[in-house]
Amino acid sequence: MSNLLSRIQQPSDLKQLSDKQLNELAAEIRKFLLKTVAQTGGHLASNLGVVELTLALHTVFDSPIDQIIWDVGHQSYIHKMLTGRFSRFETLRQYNGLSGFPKPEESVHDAFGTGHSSTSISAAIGLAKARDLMGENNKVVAVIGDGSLTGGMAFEALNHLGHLQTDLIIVLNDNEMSISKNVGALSRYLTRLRLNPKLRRLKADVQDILQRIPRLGQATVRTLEKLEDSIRFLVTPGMLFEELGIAYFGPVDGHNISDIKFHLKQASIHKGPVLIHVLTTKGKGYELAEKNPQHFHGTGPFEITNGKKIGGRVSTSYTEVFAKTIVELARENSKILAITAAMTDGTGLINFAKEFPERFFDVGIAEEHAVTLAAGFAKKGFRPVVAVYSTFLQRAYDQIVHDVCLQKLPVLFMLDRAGLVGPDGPTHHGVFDLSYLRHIPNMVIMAPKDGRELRDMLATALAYNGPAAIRYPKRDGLKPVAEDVPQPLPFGRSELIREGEKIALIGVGSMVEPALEAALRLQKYGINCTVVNARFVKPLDEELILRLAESHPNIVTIEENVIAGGFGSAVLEFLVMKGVRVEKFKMLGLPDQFVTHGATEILLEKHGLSVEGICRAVREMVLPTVGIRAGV
Ligand SMILES: Cc1ncc(C[n+]2csc(CCOP(=O)(O)OP(=O)(O)O)c2C)c(N)n1
Repeated sequence: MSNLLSRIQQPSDLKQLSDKQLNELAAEIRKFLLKTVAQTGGHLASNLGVVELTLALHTVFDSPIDQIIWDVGHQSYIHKMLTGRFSRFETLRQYNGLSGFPKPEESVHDAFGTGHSSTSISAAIGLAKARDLMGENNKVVAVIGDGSLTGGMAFEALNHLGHLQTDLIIVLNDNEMSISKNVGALSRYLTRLRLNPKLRRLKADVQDILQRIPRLGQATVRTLEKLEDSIRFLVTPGMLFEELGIAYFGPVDGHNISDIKFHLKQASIHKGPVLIHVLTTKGKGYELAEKNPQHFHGTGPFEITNGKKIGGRVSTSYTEVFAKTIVELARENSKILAITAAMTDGTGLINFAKEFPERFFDVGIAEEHAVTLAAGFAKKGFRPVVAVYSTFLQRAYDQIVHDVCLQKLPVLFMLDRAGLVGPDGPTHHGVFDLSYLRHIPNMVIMAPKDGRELRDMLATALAYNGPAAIRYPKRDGLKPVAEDVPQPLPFGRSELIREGEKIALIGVGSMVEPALEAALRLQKYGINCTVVNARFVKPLDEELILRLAESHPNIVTIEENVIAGGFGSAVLEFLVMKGVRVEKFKMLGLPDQFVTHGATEILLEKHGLSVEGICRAVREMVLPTVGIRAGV
């Protein structure tokens, strides 16, 4: 095989290639992509699906003058390879390596940072309208998947775009998949468009016939025009977009480079907004991924020959504990419903969906809708459980405040991937939830230290008649969890795990175990720490905090959340309000900056949240007063 890929230093190098060479390059890219992602892990299936599309885009347009915005951005790997990052591609998603998402600091070709879905059309309108105001004439292209088109922001942007009529190209990459099978009425509509070449022929025939009928009376013409309109409505592909004022081109075979190039060129000379409907196969070219695109949407390292995970986990994750427990609880309580925003697999709801199909709702990538929908259910006496990643719930802040908490409705939020998520990086770290939930009246917030506690917290939340959130990390490695019936925990009470003196470590969720380990390590050096498992971030265990403050001159709070507005802030606010002073108060957590991507252990260590980091913080705190040997 020729080595075309390494010769592409910038997108303009593509322009000299014939379509035949572009097809050869596509094959080379697929091979390289598969080999690399099998080692690094990443979003394989989505990228395999857009090889030809990316080549066509970079052949027709002139990035970075022309701006391409990748919705979600998980499918931007080929774009990265073609825009000067091929030689670093093997560092993908690793600490100090390339990001797995478009990142403007990484390259001028990354026109806009993405990671959360459905933002591309809004951002593209901003860039396009700014271009118009500045008298420039570059092209702006938003590439959005059919899954991402289900997000509310995409609809809002289409509505605005149809009104503005600015020049902008939307490439709708339709592979019929979100992470799992795409859902919703729009998805159904797109399927109809996919299947409609016959209808397109019919439309052409009708128009042809109307044009051929000579000299008709006015009334007949009007009737026929009306008839044409209604037939057009039935048969014009993309009528929905056309009616919104956005020209529809397609459907186009997304694996045929010359076809895509042709349509992109047509779109670039069109005045006003255009949507090109491109049909692709998720996982294209790797049989296992074509058969099971959901499995290869986001993957860890795997064997290419059989698709098996390399170094696959043997221990349990919080997601699995939740998945099992919610099914058990739902068997006992028919009011329990589960809601996901396109994350059935990731949040562990697959078994729930199978066992209780009428009580399960995948709303598409629509977190805001998911929350208010849950509020509606709760109003009628149901117990909706919204299972969502911490980072994606950021979208629904107002719905949590206005639709759930203000009406004190018993909606339970299961916040998976709370804390650092590792290689996905800053767009996906769930490090703000304690801060964005803690100040909302009526909200109860819990964080389990292990799987057993997660089960009990579910029972606690369901026994509480109001809004509650349970946040837990991506980490696995949990000890096997006993299967006895989950029991509600004492409400608002923390757990005193170890009684020491002078120094109290209060850990939240994932930070309890390292706090305890740090205490054991420090013990060897004569420092005897008290360790508390906070369990509740809201309401605080005020009684215990007061007791600790009276008996311990040093208090350390430890949380996998930004310090600003988190658990430590809550404890400090409480003590200040009570007029209680402690000699030294330290808050360990994440700084006021976005944390980069990389292995979670590296990131935790870097931010002082490892066992070693906690020991260091305690040592610094007590060094002047307690004689300790170096190296603690
Ligand atoms: C707001 C938000 N919710 C959920 C996700 C998780 N997510 C990442 S990609 C994806 C599916 C996107 O489907 P589509 O746009 O069709 O792209 P494809 O992977 O099929 O190419 C989802 C749900 C996200 N990135 N952002």
